[in-house]
Amino acid sequence: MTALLTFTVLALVAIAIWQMTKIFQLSQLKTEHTEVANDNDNKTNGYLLFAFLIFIYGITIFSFAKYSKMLLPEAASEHGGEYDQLMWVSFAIIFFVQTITQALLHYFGYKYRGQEGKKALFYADNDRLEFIWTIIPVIVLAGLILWGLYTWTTIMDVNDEDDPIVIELYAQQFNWTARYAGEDNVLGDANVRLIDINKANVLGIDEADPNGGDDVIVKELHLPVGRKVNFKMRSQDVLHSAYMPHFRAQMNCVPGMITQFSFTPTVTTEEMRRNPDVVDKVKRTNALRAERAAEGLPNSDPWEFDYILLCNKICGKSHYNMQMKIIVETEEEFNKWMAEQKTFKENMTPAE
Ligand SMILES: [Cu+2]
Repeated sequence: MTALLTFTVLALVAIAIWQMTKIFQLSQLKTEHTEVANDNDNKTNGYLLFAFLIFIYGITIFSFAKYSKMLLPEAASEHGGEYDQLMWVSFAIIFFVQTITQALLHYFGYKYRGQEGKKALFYADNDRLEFIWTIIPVIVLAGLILWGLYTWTTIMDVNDEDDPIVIELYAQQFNWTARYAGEDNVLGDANVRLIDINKANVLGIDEADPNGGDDVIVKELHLPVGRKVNFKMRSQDVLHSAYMPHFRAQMNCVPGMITQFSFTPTVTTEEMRRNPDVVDKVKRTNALRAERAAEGLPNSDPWEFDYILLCNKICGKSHYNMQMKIIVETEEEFNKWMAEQKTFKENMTPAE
Protein backbone atom coordinates (compact mmCIF):
# COMPACT_ATOMS: atom_id res chain seq x y z
CA MET A 1 0.00 0.00 0.00
CA THR A 2 2.79 2.42 0.97
CA ALA A 3 4.58 1.50 -2.25
CA LEU A 4 1.47 2.28 -4.31
CA LEU A 5 1.04 5.64 -2.57
CA THR A 6 4.71 6.54 -3.09
CA PHE A 7 4.44 5.56 -6.73
CA THR A 8 1.28 7.66 -7.22
CA VAL A 9 2.90 10.70 -5.58
CA LEU A 10 6.02 10.30 -7.77
CA ALA A 11 3.90 9.94 -10.92
CA LEU A 12 1.90 13.06 -10.01
CA VAL A 13 5.10 15.04 -9.33
CA ALA A 14 6.47 13.94 -12.72
CA ILE A 15 3.28 15.07 -14.48
CA ALA A 16 3.40 18.40 -12.62
CA ILE A 17 7.02 19.00 -13.71
CA TRP A 18 6.14 18.09 -17.30
CA GLN A 19 3.19 20.51 -17.35
CA MET A 20 5.31 23.26 -15.79
CA THR A 21 7.98 22.84 -18.48
CA LYS A 22 5.28 23.19 -21.12
CA ILE A 23 4.03 26.43 -19.54
CA PHE A 24 7.62 27.66 -19.25
CA GLN A 25 8.22 26.90 -22.94
CA LEU A 26 5.04 28.70 -24.00
CA SER A 27 5.98 31.74 -21.95
CA GLN A 28 9.31 32.04 -23.80
CA LEU A 29 8.33 34.24 -26.69
CA LYS A 30 11.78 34.51 -28.27
CA THR A 31 11.31 33.52 -31.87
CA GLU A 32 14.87 32.82 -32.94
CA HIS A 33 16.10 29.21 -32.73
CA THR A 34 14.41 28.26 -29.45
CA GLU A 35 14.69 24.60 -30.52
CA VAL A 36 18.48 24.73 -30.95
CA ALA A 37 20.51 24.10 -27.83
CA ASN A 38 22.72 27.02 -26.81
CA ASP A 39 25.80 27.01 -24.56
CA ASN A 40 23.67 27.40 -21.46
CA ASP A 41 21.49 24.39 -22.33
CA ASN A 42 24.57 22.28 -22.93
CA LYS A 43 26.12 23.34 -19.65
CA THR A 44 22.92 22.51 -17.73
CA ASN A 45 22.82 19.08 -19.35
CA GLY A 46 26.49 18.61 -18.51
CA TYR A 47 25.75 19.26 -14.82
CA LEU A 48 22.74 16.96 -15.01
CA LEU A 49 25.14 14.20 -16.11
CA PHE A 50 27.02 14.65 -12.83
CA ALA A 51 23.74 14.59 -10.91
CA PHE A 52 22.89 11.29 -12.60
CA LEU A 53 26.35 9.91 -11.77
CA ILE A 54 25.83 10.76 -8.10
CA PHE A 55 22.42 9.06 -8.30
CA ILE A 56 24.00 5.85 -9.68
CA TYR A 57 26.69 5.77 -6.97
CA GLY A 58 24.14 6.67 -4.31
CA ILE A 59 21.75 3.89 -5.22
CA THR A 60 24.67 1.42 -5.35
CA ILE A 61 25.81 2.31 -1.82
CA PHE A 62 22.20 2.26 -0.61
CA SER A 63 21.60 -1.21 -2.09
CA PHE A 64 24.78 -2.56 -0.50
CA ALA A 65 23.84 -1.18 2.90
CA LYS A 66 20.22 -2.29 2.78
CA TYR A 67 20.25 -5.58 0.88
CA SER A 68 23.59 -7.25 1.68
CA LYS A 69 21.91 -9.08 4.54
CA MET A 70 19.59 -10.81 2.06
CA LEU A 71 22.49 -12.88 0.70
CA LEU A 72 22.89 -16.54 1.56
CA PRO A 73 24.98 -17.44 4.61
CA GLU A 74 28.38 -19.13 4.21
CA ALA A 75 28.36 -22.21 2.02
CA ALA A 76 27.53 -25.50 3.78
CA SER A 77 29.30 -27.77 1.30
CA GLU A 78 32.90 -28.57 0.45
CA HIS A 79 32.84 -27.07 -3.06
CA GLY A 80 30.69 -24.10 -1.94
CA GLY A 81 33.62 -21.97 -0.78
CA GLU A 82 35.35 -22.20 -4.15
CA TYR A 83 32.10 -21.37 -5.91
CA ASP A 84 31.50 -18.31 -3.71
CA GLN A 85 35.07 -17.11 -4.21
CA LEU A 86 34.64 -17.21 -8.00
CA MET A 87 31.40 -15.25 -7.71
CA TRP A 88 32.87 -12.62 -5.36
CA VAL A 89 35.97 -12.06 -7.50
CA SER A 90 33.74 -11.64 -10.60
CA PHE A 91 31.54 -9.21 -8.65
CA ALA A 92 34.56 -7.20 -7.45
CA ILE A 93 35.99 -6.85 -10.97
CA ILE A 94 32.63 -5.85 -12.46
CA PHE A 95 32.06 -3.39 -9.62
CA PHE A 96 35.51 -1.81 -10.02
CA VAL A 97 35.17 -1.43 -13.80
CA GLN A 98 31.61 -0.12 -13.52
CA THR A 99 32.60 2.53 -10.95
CA ILE A 100 35.53 3.83 -13.03
CA THR A 101 33.90 3.71 -16.48
CA GLN A 102 30.68 5.43 -15.34
CA ALA A 103 32.71 8.31 -13.87
CA LEU A 104 34.76 8.64 -17.10
CA LEU A 105 31.69 8.36 -19.32
CA HIS A 106 29.82 11.14 -17.53
CA TYR A 107 32.90 13.36 -17.08
CA PHE A 108 33.74 13.27 -20.81
CA GLY A 109 30.08 13.88 -21.65
CA TYR A 110 30.40 17.08 -19.63
CA LYS A 111 33.88 18.05 -20.81
CA TYR A 112 33.13 17.78 -24.51
CA ARG A 113 29.65 19.26 -24.40
CA GLY A 114 28.52 21.37 -27.36
CA GLN A 115 29.95 24.92 -27.38
CA GLU A 116 29.47 27.78 -29.77
CA GLY A 117 32.23 27.74 -32.38
CA LYS A 118 33.78 24.48 -31.12
CA LYS A 119 34.25 21.78 -33.74
CA ALA A 120 34.69 18.05 -33.17
CA LEU A 121 38.17 16.79 -33.98
CA PHE A 122 38.41 14.04 -36.58
CA TYR A 123 40.59 11.37 -35.05
CA ALA A 124 40.95 8.20 -37.11
CA ASP A 125 42.55 5.73 -34.70
CA ASN A 126 45.25 5.16 -32.13
CA ASP A 127 46.89 1.75 -32.22
CA ARG A 128 48.33 1.94 -28.73
CA LEU A 129 45.00 2.89 -27.13
CA GLU A 130 43.14 0.17 -28.98
CA PHE A 131 45.78 -2.37 -28.00
CA ILE A 132 45.43 -1.42 -24.33
CA TRP A 133 41.66 -1.60 -24.20
CA THR A 134 41.65 -4.90 -26.03
CA ILE A 135 44.43 -6.70 -24.20
CA ILE A 136 43.33 -5.84 -20.65
CA PRO A 137 39.79 -7.26 -21.02
CA VAL A 138 41.22 -10.26 -22.90
CA ILE A 139 43.57 -11.12 -20.04
CA VAL A 140 40.99 -10.54 -17.30
CA LEU A 141 38.19 -12.42 -19.09
CA ALA A 142 40.46 -15.31 -20.12
CA GLY A 143 41.54 -15.61 -16.47
CA LEU A 144 37.95 -15.64 -15.21
CA ILE A 145 36.82 -18.10 -17.88
CA LEU A 146 39.70 -20.52 -17.26
CA TRP A 147 39.19 -20.37 -13.50
CA GLY A 148 35.43 -20.82 -14.05
CA LEU A 149 35.94 -23.82 -16.32
CA TYR A 150 38.32 -25.40 -13.83
CA THR A 151 35.84 -24.85 -10.96
CA TRP A 152 32.98 -26.16 -13.10
CA THR A 153 34.77 -29.38 -14.06
CA THR A 154 35.79 -30.01 -10.43
CA ILE A 155 32.25 -29.45 -9.13
CA MET A 156 30.55 -31.42 -11.93
CA ASP A 157 32.83 -34.44 -11.62
CA VAL A 158 30.48 -37.06 -10.18
CA ASN A 159 32.51 -40.15 -9.29
CA ASP A 160 32.48 -43.02 -6.83
CA GLU A 161 35.60 -42.04 -4.89
CA ASP A 162 35.43 -41.56 -1.08
CA ASP A 163 32.53 -43.96 -0.60
CA PRO A 164 29.57 -41.67 -1.38
CA ILE A 165 25.99 -42.38 -0.30
CA VAL A 166 23.69 -42.69 -3.30
CA ILE A 167 20.37 -40.84 -3.05
CA GLU A 168 17.71 -40.34 -5.67
CA LEU A 169 15.75 -37.09 -5.77
CA TYR A 170 12.43 -37.69 -7.46
CA ALA A 171 10.52 -34.64 -8.72
CA GLN A 172 6.85 -34.47 -9.59
CA GLN A 173 4.22 -31.74 -9.70
CA PHE A 174 4.47 -30.54 -6.92
CA ASN A 175 6.63 -32.35 -4.43
CA TRP A 176 9.91 -34.13 -3.86
CA THR A 177 10.60 -37.68 -2.78
CA ALA A 178 14.01 -38.98 -1.82
CA ARG A 179 15.18 -42.59 -2.18
CA TYR A 180 18.25 -43.93 -0.36
CA ALA A 181 20.03 -46.81 -2.03
CA GLY A 182 19.89 -48.85 1.18
CA GLU A 183 22.30 -51.43 2.60
CA ASP A 184 23.85 -52.30 -0.79
CA ASN A 185 24.15 -48.58 -1.75
CA VAL A 186 22.78 -49.41 -5.20
CA LEU A 187 19.46 -47.95 -6.33
CA GLY A 188 17.02 -50.44 -7.79
CA ASP A 189 16.01 -49.78 -11.40
CA ALA A 190 12.94 -47.60 -11.72
CA ASN A 191 10.66 -46.34 -14.43
CA VAL A 192 7.52 -44.19 -14.31
CA ARG A 193 5.66 -46.95 -16.20
CA LEU A 194 6.11 -49.25 -13.19
CA ILE A 195 4.38 -46.90 -10.76
CA ASP A 196 1.66 -48.85 -8.97
CA ILE A 197 -0.18 -46.80 -6.38
CA ASN A 198 -2.19 -49.84 -5.17
CA LYS A 199 1.06 -51.50 -4.08
CA ALA A 200 2.53 -48.26 -2.69
CA ASN A 201 5.16 -48.29 -5.44
CA VAL A 202 5.09 -44.52 -5.87
CA LEU A 203 8.45 -44.20 -7.61
CA GLY A 204 8.02 -47.05 -10.09
CA ILE A 205 10.79 -49.23 -8.64
CA ASP A 206 11.30 -52.46 -10.58
CA GLU A 207 10.19 -55.15 -8.12
CA ALA A 208 12.21 -57.75 -10.00
CA ASP A 209 15.48 -55.88 -9.41
CA PRO A 210 17.15 -57.28 -6.27
CA ASN A 211 18.87 -53.91 -5.67
CA GLY A 212 15.53 -52.19 -5.10
CA GLY A 213 14.21 -54.17 -2.10
CA ASP A 214 16.35 -52.39 0.49
CA ASP A 215 15.82 -48.89 -0.96
CA VAL A 216 14.34 -46.41 1.51
CA ILE A 217 11.77 -43.86 0.35
CA VAL A 218 11.36 -40.73 2.47
CA LYS A 219 9.85 -37.26 2.44
CA GLU A 220 12.59 -35.60 4.49
CA LEU A 221 16.22 -35.62 3.40
CA HIS A 222 18.76 -36.53 6.08
CA LEU A 223 22.49 -36.22 5.31
CA PRO A 224 25.44 -37.17 7.53
CA VAL A 225 27.92 -34.29 7.80
CA GLY A 226 31.26 -34.77 6.04
CA ARG A 227 30.07 -37.68 3.90
CA LYS A 228 29.95 -37.30 0.15
CA VAL A 229 26.51 -37.68 -1.44
CA ASN A 230 25.87 -38.64 -5.05
CA PHE A 231 22.44 -37.44 -6.07
CA LYS A 232 20.61 -38.97 -9.01
CA MET A 233 17.69 -36.86 -10.17
CA ARG A 234 14.55 -38.04 -11.95
CA SER A 235 11.33 -36.30 -12.92
CA GLN A 236 7.91 -37.83 -13.38
CA ASP A 237 6.22 -35.16 -15.48
CA VAL A 238 7.87 -31.90 -16.53
CA LEU A 239 11.25 -30.18 -16.15
CA HIS A 240 12.02 -29.46 -12.51
CA SER A 241 15.26 -28.31 -10.96
CA ALA A 242 16.69 -29.57 -7.70
CA TYR A 243 18.03 -26.45 -6.00
CA MET A 244 19.82 -26.58 -2.65
CA PRO A 245 20.96 -22.97 -2.25
CA HIS A 246 22.85 -23.40 1.05
CA PHE A 247 25.01 -26.08 -0.55
CA ARG A 248 25.43 -24.08 -3.78
CA ALA A 249 23.92 -26.97 -5.71
CA GLN A 250 21.45 -27.10 -8.55
CA MET A 251 20.64 -29.67 -11.23
CA ASN A 252 17.74 -29.98 -13.66
CA CYS A 253 15.41 -32.98 -13.32
CA VAL A 254 14.47 -34.12 -16.81
CA PRO A 255 11.69 -36.62 -17.59
CA GLY A 256 13.11 -39.77 -19.19
CA MET A 257 16.69 -39.42 -18.00
CA ILE A 258 18.80 -39.44 -14.85
CA THR A 259 20.88 -36.35 -14.05
CA GLN A 260 23.50 -36.19 -11.30
CA PHE A 261 25.08 -33.87 -8.78
CA SER A 262 27.50 -34.61 -5.99
CA PHE A 263 28.51 -32.68 -2.89
CA THR A 264 29.77 -33.10 0.65
CA PRO A 265 27.84 -31.23 3.36
CA THR A 266 30.24 -29.64 5.86
CA VAL A 267 28.00 -27.80 8.36
CA THR A 268 25.25 -29.49 10.37
CA THR A 269 21.80 -27.92 10.68
CA GLU A 270 22.52 -27.25 14.39
CA GLU A 271 25.79 -25.45 13.57
CA MET A 272 24.17 -23.39 10.79
CA ARG A 273 21.42 -22.30 13.18
CA ARG A 274 24.17 -20.68 15.31
CA ASN A 275 25.75 -18.84 12.34
CA PRO A 276 25.47 -15.06 13.06
CA ASP A 277 23.96 -14.31 9.61
CA VAL A 278 21.36 -17.03 10.08
CA VAL A 279 20.57 -15.94 13.66
CA ASP A 280 20.03 -12.42 12.30
CA LYS A 281 17.81 -13.57 9.48
CA VAL A 282 15.68 -15.73 11.79
CA LYS A 283 15.29 -12.76 14.15
CA ARG A 284 14.18 -10.44 11.32
CA THR A 285 11.78 -12.98 9.85
CA ASN A 286 10.24 -13.75 13.21
CA ALA A 287 9.75 -10.04 13.95
CA LEU A 288 7.72 -9.82 10.71
CA ARG A 289 5.84 -12.98 11.60
CA ALA A 290 5.01 -11.62 15.06
CA GLU A 291 3.46 -8.58 13.35
CA ARG A 292 1.36 -10.88 11.19
CA ALA A 293 0.36 -12.92 14.23
CA ALA A 294 -0.80 -9.74 15.99
CA GLU A 295 -3.06 -9.04 13.01
CA GLY A 296 -4.38 -12.60 13.10
CA LEU A 297 -2.93 -13.43 9.66
CA PRO A 298 -1.96 -16.98 8.58
CA ASN A 299 1.66 -18.19 8.14
CA SER A 300 2.74 -16.36 11.24
CA ASP A 301 4.22 -19.17 13.36
CA PRO A 302 7.80 -18.52 14.51
CA TRP A 303 10.28 -19.88 11.98
CA GLU A 304 13.34 -22.00 12.67
CA PHE A 305 16.14 -22.26 10.13
CA ASP A 306 16.38 -25.44 8.09
CA TYR A 307 18.26 -26.35 4.95
CA ILE A 308 15.91 -26.75 2.05
CA LEU A 309 15.54 -28.38 -1.33
CA LEU A 310 13.54 -26.20 -3.70
CA CYS A 311 12.36 -26.50 -7.27
CA ASN A 312 14.02 -23.86 -9.44
CA LYS A 313 12.02 -24.32 -12.64
CA ILE A 314 8.59 -22.74 -13.03
CA CYS A 315 6.93 -26.14 -13.35
CA GLY A 316 3.27 -25.28 -12.76
CA LYS A 317 0.90 -23.45 -10.48
CA SER A 318 2.17 -24.83 -7.15
CA HIS A 319 5.84 -24.62 -8.15
CA TYR A 320 6.46 -22.02 -5.42
CA ASN A 321 5.58 -24.55 -2.76
CA MET A 322 7.65 -27.46 -4.09
CA GLN A 323 10.18 -28.02 -1.34
CA MET A 324 11.66 -30.60 0.99
CA LYS A 325 13.41 -30.16 4.31
CA ILE A 326 17.07 -31.19 4.50
CA ILE A 327 18.66 -32.11 7.82
CA VAL A 328 22.44 -32.36 8.08
CA GLU A 329 23.42 -34.25 11.22
CA THR A 330 26.19 -36.29 12.76
CA GLU A 331 26.90 -39.80 11.50
CA GLU A 332 25.37 -41.34 14.68
CA GLU A 333 22.18 -39.29 14.42
CA PHE A 334 21.91 -40.19 10.75
CA ASN A 335 22.40 -43.91 11.37
CA LYS A 336 19.81 -43.81 14.16
CA TRP A 337 17.28 -42.10 11.86
CA MET A 338 18.04 -44.51 9.02
CA ALA A 339 17.50 -47.52 11.29
CA GLU A 340 13.97 -46.27 11.98
CA GLN A 341 13.04 -46.15 8.29
CA LYS A 342 11.29 -48.99 6.50
CA THR A 343 12.65 -50.38 3.24
CA PHE A 344 10.71 -50.48 -0.01
CA LYS A 345 10.11 -54.20 0.43
CA GLU A 346 8.76 -53.78 3.97
CA ASN A 347 6.48 -50.96 2.86
CA MET A 348 5.09 -52.62 -0.21
CA THR A 349 1.52 -53.80 -0.03
CA PRO A 350 1.39 -57.36 -1.35
CA ALA A 351 -0.61 -57.77 -4.55
CA GLU A 352 -4.03 -59.30 -4.10
CU1 LIG B 1 9.04 -28.19 -9.93
